Amino acid sequence: MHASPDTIAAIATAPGEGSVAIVRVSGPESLAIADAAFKASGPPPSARPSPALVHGHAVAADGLILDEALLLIMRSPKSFTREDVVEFQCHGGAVSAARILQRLIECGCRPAGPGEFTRRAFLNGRMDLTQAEAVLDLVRAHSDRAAAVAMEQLRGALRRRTDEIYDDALRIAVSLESSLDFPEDDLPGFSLDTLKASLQKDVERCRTLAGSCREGRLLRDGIRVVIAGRPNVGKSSLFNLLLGRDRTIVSPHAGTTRDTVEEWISIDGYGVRLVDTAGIRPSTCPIEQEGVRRAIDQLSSAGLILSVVDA
Ligand SMILES: Nc1nc2c(ncn2[C@@H]2O[C@H](COP(=O)(O)OP(=O)(O)OP(=O)(O)O)[C@@H](O)[C@H]2O)c(=O)[nH]1
Ligand SMILES: [Mg+2]
Repeated sequence: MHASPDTIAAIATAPGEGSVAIVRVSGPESLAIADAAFKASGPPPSARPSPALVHGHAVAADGLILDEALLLIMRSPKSFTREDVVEFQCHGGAVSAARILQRLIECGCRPAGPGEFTRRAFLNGRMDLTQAEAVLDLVRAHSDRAAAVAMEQLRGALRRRTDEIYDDALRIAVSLESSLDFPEDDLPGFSLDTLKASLQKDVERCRTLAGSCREGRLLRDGIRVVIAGRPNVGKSSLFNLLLGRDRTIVSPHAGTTRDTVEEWISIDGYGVRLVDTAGIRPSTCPIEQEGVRRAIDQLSSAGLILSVVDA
């Protein structure tokens, strides 16, 4: 197993006013740090079996209670990173998790960098690169379908397909090399035609895989749909209709929308980044000119332009 030199900690839940927040710790000192920062009746975390869920309190150095918490203990190698991991499940909101994280840093943790837990999981052989990438895709998924594809990849679907091609190519290379090394030997099962057919099959498999890349990217990143046109043609009305709520101002005055407005929607399982823009026309008003410049800017990054015209 890859030896990680230090113990890292981070708030694992998104910021905001959720009811629960999780602070995750991973590394060789996890349990010792939990002993210092968590108190409960019964044995300290380092003397508990694993996995275990313990009710108690996160505490400061002077024993002051920081928050009521559940401590989840997962010893190496049976954890996400394959290191010793503890997770503090505390109250959500802006303060509790931040105070616990601060306390853990006082106790010797280093704040984790982005994706560092997943990086350790990869380095410790818990997952391969395709799966590590899938974790990020799953976290960032904007639609059910994108999440389902990421989950499939996380379970090794992409790796199995690339492994099949790799193993086959390796078999072909071995056959070829042995036929070169032992030309006069009658190697069983060797024929150039069979090898050619296998190679052809692998080329097809690579093509299919490469062909699915565009759809995969669309699913993962979504498509940017920019609604553009002259002023007062109904762009914002269409934007609100597709979004299902009154997000942008609609009015009979030409030049209502100035800034670009963006929102995610899901169409048939695909994530769509919908962009409303200012109506494009010459103007002497510097604010409107800026809006028009931004609208034109949006056109170059659009996956699809919905050009709206007055009927
Ligand atoms: N008759 C009719 N009026 C519409 C339709 N769609 C929008 N409108 C009206 O047209 C006016 C302009 O609509 P907006 O959606 O604000 O148009 P816009 O293209 O966003 O305008 P700017 O932001 O100024 O560029 C509003 O009064 C809407 O109620 C439509 O399909 N039919
Ligand atoms: Mg508008």
